[in-house]
Amino acid sequence: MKIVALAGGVGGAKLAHGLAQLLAPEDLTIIVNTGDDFEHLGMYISPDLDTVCYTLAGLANPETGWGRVNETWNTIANIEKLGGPNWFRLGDQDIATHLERTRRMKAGQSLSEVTKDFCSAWGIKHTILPMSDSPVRTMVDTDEGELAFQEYFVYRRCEPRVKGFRFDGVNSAEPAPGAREAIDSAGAIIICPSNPWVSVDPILRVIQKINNPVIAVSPIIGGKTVKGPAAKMYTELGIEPSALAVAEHYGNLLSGFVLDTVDGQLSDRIAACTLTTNTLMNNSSDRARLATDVLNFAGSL
Ligand code: FO1
Repeated sequence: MKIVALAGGVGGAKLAHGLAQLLAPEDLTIIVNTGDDFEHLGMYISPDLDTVCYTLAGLANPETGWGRVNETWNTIANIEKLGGPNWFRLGDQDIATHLERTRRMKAGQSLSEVTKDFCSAWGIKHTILPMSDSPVRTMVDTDEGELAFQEYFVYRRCEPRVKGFRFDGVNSAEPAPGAREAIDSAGAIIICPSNPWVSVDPILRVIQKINNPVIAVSPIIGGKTVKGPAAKMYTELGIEPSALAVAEHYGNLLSGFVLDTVDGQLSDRIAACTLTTNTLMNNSSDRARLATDVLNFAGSL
């Protein structure tokens, strides 16, 4: 069965890597959120796309989940010494990615063309697509006013209280070349355990129409997120964070929903078919194990 996975950053990249361990390259397309992209220090930075690519290539930093393994930090240390911005931690190897991407995009390549070339250079055989080649920017409405995503997430460490989200440019953004075809020919769409508000919603808004079975994996386990601010966002938006809240967020879109064993008691209250399993991914074999469970579940729907 052909699969399309929708992924944001670190959690999404882990399940995408699990799926890539099981599926042939022609059977898996990963569509990645680009709402977090921004320009910084003159470079075009695409954090979620890089996180997914580095993870599939075995190049990701295992401690943070983002950035590169065995990284050095000379450039950012010297920028800091000169009084430049140091709040967004860019490693030396990672900077090479952003510099070369920026050079190519200034020369006229699209984000998806650059991503294809980079994937081939990094030995990635599965297809990784940005959700769109047009800019879509996630804006976070907070009690301190509207903030660009990385300003909220990294610079302000998610401290301002969230009131809502806006995806600047989403109405005119077309899916990246190949994304629509991949979706239309997929046996199932898997929504990876990424933040529903800021990682998955932008992709869904760009894609718009999905007629195939959709299965989401909850990023919330026991009311908490493994990583990132999704649970805090639910609370600030007046919703109790839980796997149930995630299932309700996606609503009628879902044919199936995967929740962790600690949340098994919620499954009766979820409208979609459910699979209760261990969703924690602490290592590479956990990723393959969860991917196996999700694919078997997809096959059974
Ligand atoms: N996240 C942080 O919390 N602090 C950082 O300094 C930081 C730097 C960074 C550099 C490159 C990259 O690809 C990602 C980076 N991230 C950092 C992660 C990133 O901003 C977020 O995880 C995503 O945008 C949300 O999915």
